[in-house]
Amino acid sequence: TTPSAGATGTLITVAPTGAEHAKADLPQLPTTLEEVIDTARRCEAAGASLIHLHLRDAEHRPTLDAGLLREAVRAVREATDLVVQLSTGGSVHDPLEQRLTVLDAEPDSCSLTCGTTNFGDDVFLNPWPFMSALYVQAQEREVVPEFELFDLGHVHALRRLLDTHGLPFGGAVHVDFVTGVPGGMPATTAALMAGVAMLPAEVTSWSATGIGRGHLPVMAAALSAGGHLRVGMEDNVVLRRGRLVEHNDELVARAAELATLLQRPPLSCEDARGLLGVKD
Ligand code: KMH
Ligand code: ZN
Repeated sequence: TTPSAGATGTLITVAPTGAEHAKADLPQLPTTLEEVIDTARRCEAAGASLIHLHLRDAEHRPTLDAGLLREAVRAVREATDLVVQLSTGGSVHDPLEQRLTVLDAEPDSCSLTCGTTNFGDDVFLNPWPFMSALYVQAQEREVVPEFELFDLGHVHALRRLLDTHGLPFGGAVHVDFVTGVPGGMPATTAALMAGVAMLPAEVTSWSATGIGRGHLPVMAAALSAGGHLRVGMEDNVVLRRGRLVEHNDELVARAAELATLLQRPPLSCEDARGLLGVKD
């Protein structure tokens, strides 16, 4: 393929909130719409081009409320040029049927986890019929899925999705390795490289994130192997030993700095759209 900004630059995804941390324990976690918008703006300025969103309700609890999702997609689009990705993973307590309704909010992109995984003491359910339905509905609604791979078996399940349903909307196939979840693949270079080696030929780009302590080692491994990056308080709340993240843009800025040092500076939002095949 021809070298392009997409091949040489770095897509930086920010996952600012997630569904797991409690606002009471981490007041700096962006949970209100205003905080999410401020976060989106600051992270875009720091080098992010894609935002992976989970929303919270007025009590800061995870929610898949359709109205809130629509409002957030609209507001982030108005405030930034970021590619807007909604989580269809939600929290481990969200019913599968409700997770499918996320597409009604018409995001640019949606996450699609390629299999069930143990998730700490919980189970993050992604049975085949759910994955398959989400894949087809995303194709029909022209939403670009990002395939979340928590385990090596998930890489093989992506093969099955592609064989069964063809390419996703837009024709690109972007995957994100989520390493270091207790129950999934560890946040090590060796595990990441095993996953990369197994990727189907149709995959056009991949990123990686390390949960918790694996955050920096996985970032370095991904960059050196030609991958893209995901950072954010959903995945990691410690900036360095003894210092919590105060704002998501600190994580984005550090990722951008490292990527730039390695001659792979952050992609613009426009280049990210081209890389992922999302609608203009
Ligand atoms: N909150 C996790 C159970 C996704 O966003 O698609 C699932 C998750 C993956 O965060
Ligand atoms: Zn998520």
